[in-house]
Amino acid sequence: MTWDSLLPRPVLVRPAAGVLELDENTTVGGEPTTADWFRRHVGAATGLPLADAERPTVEFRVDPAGSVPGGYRAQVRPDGVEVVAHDAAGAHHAAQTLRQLLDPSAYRSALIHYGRFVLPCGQVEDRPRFSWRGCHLDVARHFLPKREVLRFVELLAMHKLNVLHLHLTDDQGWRFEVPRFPELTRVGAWRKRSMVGRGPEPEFDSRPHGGFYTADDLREIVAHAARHHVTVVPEIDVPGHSQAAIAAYPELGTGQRPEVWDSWGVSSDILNTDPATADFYRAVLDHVMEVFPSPVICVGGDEVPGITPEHGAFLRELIEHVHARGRRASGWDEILDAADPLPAGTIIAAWRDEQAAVRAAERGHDVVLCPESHFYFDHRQADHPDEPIPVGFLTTLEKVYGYQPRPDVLGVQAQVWSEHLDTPRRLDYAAFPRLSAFAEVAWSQQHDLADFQRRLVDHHLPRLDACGVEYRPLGGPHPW
Ligand code: TNX
Repeated sequence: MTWDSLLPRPVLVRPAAGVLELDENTTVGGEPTTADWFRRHVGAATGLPLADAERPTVEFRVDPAGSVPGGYRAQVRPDGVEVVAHDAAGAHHAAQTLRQLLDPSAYRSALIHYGRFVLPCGQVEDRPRFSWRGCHLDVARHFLPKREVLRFVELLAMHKLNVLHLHLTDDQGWRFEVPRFPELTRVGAWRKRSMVGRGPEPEFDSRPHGGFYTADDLREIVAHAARHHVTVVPEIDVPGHSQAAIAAYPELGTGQRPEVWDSWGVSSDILNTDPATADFYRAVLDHVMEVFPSPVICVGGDEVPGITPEHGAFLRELIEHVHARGRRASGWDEILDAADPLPAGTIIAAWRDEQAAVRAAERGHDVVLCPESHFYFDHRQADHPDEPIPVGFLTTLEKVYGYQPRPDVLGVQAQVWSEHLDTPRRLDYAAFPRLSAFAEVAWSQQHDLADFQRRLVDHHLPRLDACGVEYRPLGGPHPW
């Protein structure tokens, strides 16, 4: 492959003459998790042993003096590859770049032909534009099996994204086993039916839906993500979006037991502000912090109908609880008003408009830009009536690519809400290739839509094909 196939686009490349062919004698070494990752993935696809060696052909060195966090330099010569990365994350990014320089079949899980696997000679210098390059995944509205979450992590890493914000609880399901409160998953993880159809009159299927992750499932997801330098930020959404929790423990609400919700939208069944409810959630958050090493824990805080000042105090208490344990809390931008004055250090996920980001920054909070206008990947990709998921605002690939983030933020995040994504197939369709466009907004310093489209069509979609990603075809949803 060629240097101008890379996606997201690096800061600088200098192609040179010649190639390095990977063969039986090629060895790999240096930063251990990266060398191991390269050996496993590229080794499987090429059928080569890629053994360790004292002086390896492909060497991932870490030198904090070079580049910035997540950054790296790499030089490919006919006799070897030298990577110098700022840190292990940078080494991983370099490994992802090298994989992109190979044939797309380097993304398969086994060797399909004994072709030549060659890297073009040249140099690359690269570093991330933002330190938080996130994707939010809603596993509450529709449960996504663990194996699919593991795969999604790999796709994020392929795009040099580094945060998976996992939306674990909502009105329609609680997906996280908490041993002290078994009803949360025994009752809260299941609903009898789901809303379907897009007409003005609500329609329902007659299929129960549910599922949850055990603590060990989540530890596995966290460890897998860590190997890919992806941080899993868990979200426990309070005090709204909590009907599933209230269905499990009615004393958290009005005392009346509702069903786990079967509709979309915002339920008016919200948490009460009794001291026992705060105790309950402190215990839940303690378990969350035991399972997730993430420096950031999200407490939600969005869309709370009938919110009171007491709910603001409740949110503040939980945020302070997270901070007292040495982590930072984050929340959707509604908490700026609802829990004013917010504890210092709270991170704001700004989703509603630019003003929310400005106000958060003015009050000294770090901001992650999650604009509904550009980065909600449940929203429709074309106005065509055959578009399978015609909800939300029109959010085309070009629109995603054209977003211009304020520079004074921690980063950017794409949101994959799953009301209408009931299968992994639908998830792929909604997320890709928009996530590829998003990745370039998050990582790259320079943007050129025509050049992005060329790299996408000529080089990147074939990689996604090799991975088996069921992305939305660029021409639209109809093959007939
Ligand atoms: C708004 S964004 C929500 C979600 C929905 C989404 C659908 C936010 C914090 N809340 O609960 O799933 O819209 O697009």
